[in-house]
Amino acid sequence: MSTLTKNPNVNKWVDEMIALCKPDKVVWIDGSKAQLDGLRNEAIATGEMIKLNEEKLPGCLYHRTLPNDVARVEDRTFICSRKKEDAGPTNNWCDPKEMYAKLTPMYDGVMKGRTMYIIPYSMGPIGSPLAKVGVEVTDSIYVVLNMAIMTRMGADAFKNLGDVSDDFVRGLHSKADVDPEKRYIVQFPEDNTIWSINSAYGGNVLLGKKCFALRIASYQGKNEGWMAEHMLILGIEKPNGEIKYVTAAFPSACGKTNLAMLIPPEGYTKRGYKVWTVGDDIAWLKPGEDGRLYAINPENGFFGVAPGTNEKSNYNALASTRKNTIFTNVAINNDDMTVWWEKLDKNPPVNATEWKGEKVNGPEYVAAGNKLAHPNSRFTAPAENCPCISPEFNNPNGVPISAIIFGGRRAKTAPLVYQSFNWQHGTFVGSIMASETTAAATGAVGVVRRDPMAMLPFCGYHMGDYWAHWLEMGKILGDKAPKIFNVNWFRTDDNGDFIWPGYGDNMRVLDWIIDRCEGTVDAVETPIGYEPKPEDINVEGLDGITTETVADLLSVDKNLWKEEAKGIEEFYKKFGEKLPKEMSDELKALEARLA
Ligand code: GTP
Ligand code: SPV
Ligand code: MN
Repeated sequence: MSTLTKNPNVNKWVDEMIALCKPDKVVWIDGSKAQLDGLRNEAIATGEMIKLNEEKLPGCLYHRTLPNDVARVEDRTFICSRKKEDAGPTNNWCDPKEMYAKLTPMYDGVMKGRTMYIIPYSMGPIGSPLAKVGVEVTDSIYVVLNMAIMTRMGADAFKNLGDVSDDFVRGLHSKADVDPEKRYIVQFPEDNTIWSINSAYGGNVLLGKKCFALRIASYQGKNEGWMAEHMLILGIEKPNGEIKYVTAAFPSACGKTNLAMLIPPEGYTKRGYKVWTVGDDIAWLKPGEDGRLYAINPENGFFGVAPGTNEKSNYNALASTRKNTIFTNVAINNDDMTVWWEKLDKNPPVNATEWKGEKVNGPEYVAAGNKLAHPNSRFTAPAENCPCISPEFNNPNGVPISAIIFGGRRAKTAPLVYQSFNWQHGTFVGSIMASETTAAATGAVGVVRRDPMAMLPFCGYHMGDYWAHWLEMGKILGDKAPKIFNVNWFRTDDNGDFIWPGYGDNMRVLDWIIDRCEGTVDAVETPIGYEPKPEDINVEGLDGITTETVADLLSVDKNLWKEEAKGIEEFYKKFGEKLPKEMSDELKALEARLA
């Protein structure tokens, strides 16, 4: 039995996992510095992690995963609810009994010759009424060290659970042989259980993140009256010192970390605007005592996309990675043991090791069209490193949300920004999100697919029921509900180049969104929603972007949208009787407005 908790539910379950996996050794992770230092040294000694330059990147480690194991595997991810219809048409499903029967032999004895680490962790600030406890057992030190950054990990997490509760998520992970043919990422929502095997990559193995905080938590939220969403949370401080909070749901690798940490353009900073980061990937939202919607970030760090991150595009993210950070699948500069990735700067290291481990001449390698870092290479950085981390980051009650923003990568259809007519229409706007696929998941990149609320790979139950839950939350929130918007930073010109400068300049769009929430600016009614008057998007100080460019970015091509409506109709058919009537009504209303 553990010295960390007397909770019999935890101890019984851990005993079962030990009996199943048969590790040589069992280590309970208490979260102490001494224990983590020991694990770091062990991982460095075995070569699992590489120590980086202690002056330039103090406390930083490097790790590379197998080339077959660099992203989430959506085709091998399952929602094993007892009834198939509860998983819905957008999830892979298998009967839980069958799945347990299939995986149990794969876990049997899988940790022979290995150590099992038992990780207690809290998603959400310790003591927050919105926080939840998980326990992950794993045979990977890499997982332990990442969980130490991404969650509130260690003995304290058990304080939240207490000595009797059974309300914790049971996560079992083994990298096993990292065999892609036997890789499974499985959620059992009704059992509060996650089983992950044969992967060692981030989203597949840091079970507190997508598996718990989205797939299991979305299911819990539906049953308990709250929401778990793939959303960043940020605060916009205005010159008068008031801070307005917004959340934004964009699909993987579509700009959440960037927006969450943006530095406003000079014209705004001079006037006293500032952006505060509360979260960059996941939000748990619940109505507060005053009837407004409050959000916490259940995570404690950032598992961010490295390529594209630089001093200009995302100064705060880069600054967050300068100490106590783990880098995965980026390139190494062997001259000084620092890291490099595409667009970090224009100087790929000459004496480089690319992400698969081959020593190469960086400039030549890049000139030949190769990538030194994997497009989905990542940094795991502590939230406390972030220069603009919100003073409310650890607030157990979260922050009140004024606006919810949806968005994705669309080359043509979606305008720069529009506002929904109301919550129900906003739910419709979220449900019709579509985006080009990215390197964050295995499979083709750049293909447009429907990704409702950026939750397609993360909703732990039937998407029709999920939309019904959104509509229900809107009724509970009533006139205190956040306003709902849609943005698109990724419209392209005839050469395929992005028209909108993006990044920090997205502040100009947030500015309009906040004004709309406060009722201080008009809008134009279009068939798809309310749009800004082009002159209401501030273009001061922008190079080559005028009010005419904005007008172009806001144009709504009725023919494209009629096509879009047909696509939505097709998509909606999948959901059969579970499609809320409100959603088909909204589609009909859109079609009528376009006619
Ligand atoms: P996940 O961690 O996978 O959930 O991704 P994310 O949504 O946090 O995406 P992130 O902010 O890491 O951005 C992913 C990619 O989009 C990076 O290569 C960025 O450089 C790029 N990007 C982010 N914001 C913008 C923008 O406003 N405009 C353009 N053109 N690219 C952007
Ligand atoms: C995403 O893919 O949305 C991520 C990275 O945030 S992962 O942790 O792999 O899910
Ligand atoms: Mn994400």
